[in-house]
Amino acid sequence: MVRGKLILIEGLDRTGKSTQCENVVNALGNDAVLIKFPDRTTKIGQLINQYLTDKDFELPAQSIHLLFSANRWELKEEIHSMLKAGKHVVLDRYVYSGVAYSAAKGIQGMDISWCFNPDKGLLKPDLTLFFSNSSNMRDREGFGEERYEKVEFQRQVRDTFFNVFDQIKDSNRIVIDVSDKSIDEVFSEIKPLIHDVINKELGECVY
Ligand code: ADP
Ligand code: FDM
Ligand code: MG
Repeated sequence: MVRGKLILIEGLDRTGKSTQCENVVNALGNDAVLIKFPDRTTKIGQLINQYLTDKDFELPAQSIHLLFSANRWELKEEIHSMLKAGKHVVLDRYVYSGVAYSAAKGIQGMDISWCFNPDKGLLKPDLTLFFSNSSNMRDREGFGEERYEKVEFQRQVRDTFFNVFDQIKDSNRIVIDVSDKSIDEVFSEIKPLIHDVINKELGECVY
């Protein structure tokens, strides 16, 4: 059995990640499954959801950071089993969001290296597409509903993502500029990249 591929779409809020993850999974049909992080359906995920949606629910930055990572760890075996069974797993956010959103808070001691530590040992994607936007996404439907969707914080997260990419090297990561591109245009750009990784023979990798 040839293992499936782990494909990640990353980026700031409302850049079109979920839209394109759905496009990719639909295009791959029965061969693919979608996993979204945070997975808000688990007990840990429910706590994360409350933190994101309820501004009165406070947690130390370190605690919520570790919950996001714990949420990835609780799905590691399931993802691994699916890959081994030949399914492609498409991830909507993962480790890079984990590190960038937390490190962007600028809290003493919570630098990129500290933030990345609890994710070490998780499966590393075969392809990461980072959706980069030069204009902000405040006009997109839904922007502002959740805790981190503030223009100034998004700017800090954007810079932090690129600092994370300098520190966590990954030759399978590609930056896609989605500014001023339609949903169809973005999909046309990523389709051949997905096709290539699916047809490659690759060993398994962890962070
Ligand atoms: P994300 O998952 O990155 O937060 P979504 O995929 O949920 O973003 O998209 C946010 C909103 O923007 C949705 O209403 C979606 O239909 C719309 N959208 C997504 N991609 C584009 C695009 N390329 N151009 C215009 N609108 C888009
Ligand atoms: N987020 C997401 C984090 O802060 N850390 C993480 O590890 C992950 C996976 O949660 F603001 C943030 C990023 C975003 C929010 O939003 C999740 P969506 O709309 O469900 O992607
Ligand atoms: Mg989304």
